[in-house]
Amino acid sequence: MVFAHKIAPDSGIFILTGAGISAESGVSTFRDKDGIWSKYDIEDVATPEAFARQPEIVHEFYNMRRHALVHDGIMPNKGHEALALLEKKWPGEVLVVTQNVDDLHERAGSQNMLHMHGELLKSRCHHCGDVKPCSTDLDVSMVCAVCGESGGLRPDVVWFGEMPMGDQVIYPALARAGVFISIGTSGHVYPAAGFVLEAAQRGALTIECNLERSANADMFDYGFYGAGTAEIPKLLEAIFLSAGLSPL
Ligand code: BJW
Repeated sequence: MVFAHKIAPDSGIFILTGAGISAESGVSTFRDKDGIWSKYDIEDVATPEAFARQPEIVHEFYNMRRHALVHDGIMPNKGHEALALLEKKWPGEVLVVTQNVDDLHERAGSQNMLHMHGELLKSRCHHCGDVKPCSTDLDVSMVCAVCGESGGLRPDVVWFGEMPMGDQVIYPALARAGVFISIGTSGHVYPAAGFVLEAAQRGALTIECNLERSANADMFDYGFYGAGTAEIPKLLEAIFLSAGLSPL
């Protein structure tokens, strides 16, 4: 496929990813039929109020997911790998902004990337803000090595009602992007769901890649529908061809 729009080879490419890109690696999505929110209530595990009210339950939820990420043989898939290769081969800027808390983009080799909803493999002290790598369980009895306070170590993730990370990088990159790609995200969670509009208003070509049409599918110029591991390489090939470059 070649897009009707010609793409300048030095265009910036902004890629937003969500849970769908990691689904084929064995990481649960959230809102799909058997997703995480079909088993857990957001109000019990993914808000600052939940952590204040019942930190043990919140720790149990994230300890289980961290344990799975580290010990269950979860590996980057062809979708993550294709995006890492894109960053190496594309003549312009490529930025991956992921809503995912797993580390599969970095393990696949992406370098210019950020986690707007934080990282499962980091802890943060609620009292002093110190952030540290964390690949083992957290619990309420732990003491922060920096400030000495106990009970405040939490996963370094962004809960509902908290400010997403990286906006000083994200909004300027959206403004200069010639191509905006959204992969494997439902379009239900803001501010990420609003990025497509932001990019489109600045003239970017907008492309969605998802198993099915997302909540804001109508806002995109093009859609690639099917499993990410099959569709991401196809969409990247279309970008290279539309820029007059040999495919990856
Ligand atoms: C495949 C596939 C395959 C499957 N191949 N595809 C309007 C404006 C601004 C904010 C709001 C607003 N309205 C409401 C808000 C507040 C709120 C919000 O958005 N609520 C909505 C639910 C209505 N947003 C917030 O609170 C955010 N903060 C904020 O806005 O701060 C502002 C502020 C200002 C001043 C002071 C303070 C604050 C924070 C949102 C944090 C979200 N956190 C979570 C948990 C993170 C940690 C964790 O992992 O536990 O982030 S919730 C969860 O949803 C997680 C995800 O990153 C996020 C998005 O999920 P995603 O990626 O869309 O996954 P799914 O499962 O929903 O969809 C998967 C998709 O993949 C589907 O489409 C499938 O089809 C597809 N798929 N297999 C390709 N193989």
